[in-house]
Amino acid sequence: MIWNPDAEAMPREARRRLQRERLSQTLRWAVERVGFHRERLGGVEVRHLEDLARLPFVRKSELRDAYPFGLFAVELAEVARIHASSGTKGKPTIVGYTAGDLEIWREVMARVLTAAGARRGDMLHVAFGYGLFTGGLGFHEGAERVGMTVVPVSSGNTARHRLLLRDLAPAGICGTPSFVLHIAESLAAESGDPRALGLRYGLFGAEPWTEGMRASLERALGCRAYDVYGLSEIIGPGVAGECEVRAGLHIQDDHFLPEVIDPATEQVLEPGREGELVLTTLTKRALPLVRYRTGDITTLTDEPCPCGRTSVRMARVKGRSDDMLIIKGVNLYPSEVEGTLLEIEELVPHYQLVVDRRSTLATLEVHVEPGPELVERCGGFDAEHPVIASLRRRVAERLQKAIGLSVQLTIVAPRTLPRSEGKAVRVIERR
Ligand code: DLL
Repeated sequence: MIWNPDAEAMPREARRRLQRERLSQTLRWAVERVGFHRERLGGVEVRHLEDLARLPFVRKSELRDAYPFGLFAVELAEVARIHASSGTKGKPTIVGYTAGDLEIWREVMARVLTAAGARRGDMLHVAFGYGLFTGGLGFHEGAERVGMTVVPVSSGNTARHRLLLRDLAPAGICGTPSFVLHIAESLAAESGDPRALGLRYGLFGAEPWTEGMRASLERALGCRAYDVYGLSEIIGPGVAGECEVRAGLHIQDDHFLPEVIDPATEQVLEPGREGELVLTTLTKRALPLVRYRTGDITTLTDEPCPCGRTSVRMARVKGRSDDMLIIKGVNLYPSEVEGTLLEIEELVPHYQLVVDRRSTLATLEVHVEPGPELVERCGGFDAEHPVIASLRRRVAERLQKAIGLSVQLTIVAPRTLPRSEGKAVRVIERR
């Protein structure tokens, strides 16, 4: 089912016309109302969508320099809601929404939820954090728009999640893949098989995850898992999401215009080529952004999708360009390590990368947990058990082949790596 067929299945040509009109409106709006945009975009004419490629980019640092409200295009009295990005690297980035922007957010979230199989009357268990983070409230309001029954549990407090999932039996769950996997594991340990909960679908995002992680979540929960992408600067979750075909995430490109660029040369890349996603808002009023560099690495495709939606799709995000590790000259995203680890049946998706930069050549250690079957087979966990030792060699070899780097691999005792309640911390740097 398609939430808004007129918009989501619009013929391509009509979509391009709409994008062009909305792009001109956005540029006019931004130039008239924000000094920053006026200085950079004043006087430029955009007649065709391709002209976008001539405009300058906006970087996260520029949003930060304008902290808190410098890039807002409306009076504060017109701002109905504030959110913020997590701000792990200094001050958070403050973003704002007019009442109209919030409506657009509900609309795109309703589309994403519907594409994953959510229906009016279904119950949705929300395990994303509420507050300044956009995950909780974004899913909450989108689900209300669909007419769902929302259970706003938020992140943390795993025991509360277990109780409510068991007793309320929701149709769907949403959260970061790492946290929901933790909930599933805790359910399995404390209260029986989570597959008996009767969940039909899960919507996951806010951090990079892999097909291996999808398989683990689906196996653990007995439901279908869908990828949802977004970022606070653009709107929050709902920028893109998978449909039942799951061959890429449909970008809501009547509201957010995507480009992929080579991060080094800043040239726009053809569909199919991997690079950094750049987004332009087409309808946002409080915080319009033109060519915002997301830092996220992906690929676009405009191949038609059998579901009937006509938007451009993006591949699962591999990671953020600033999360790329360079070790002994090899470029590596943590998700690539996850991909290889999860091809190995005896392992579970709890892992951490430790990068040691204290000597001239950085080294990489990979810590990963074994699955319960393996531990049982060994009669308890013992790192020196021959089965574990041989697994360690096998995994190290696999990683070496896949990523071209020799790593120091440690199989750690089950349930000893820290569990996340929001976005997982996959990399620890020793300097
Ligand atoms: O994480 C919004 C969100 C909430 C998306 C819930 C999906 C679900 P921020 O905190 O601003 O907003 O972080 C945005 O998270 O630039 C990506 O690097 C990463 N990210 C978000 N979704 C995905 C995903 C929210 N599905 C940053 N896959 C983005 C990989 C993702 N990375």
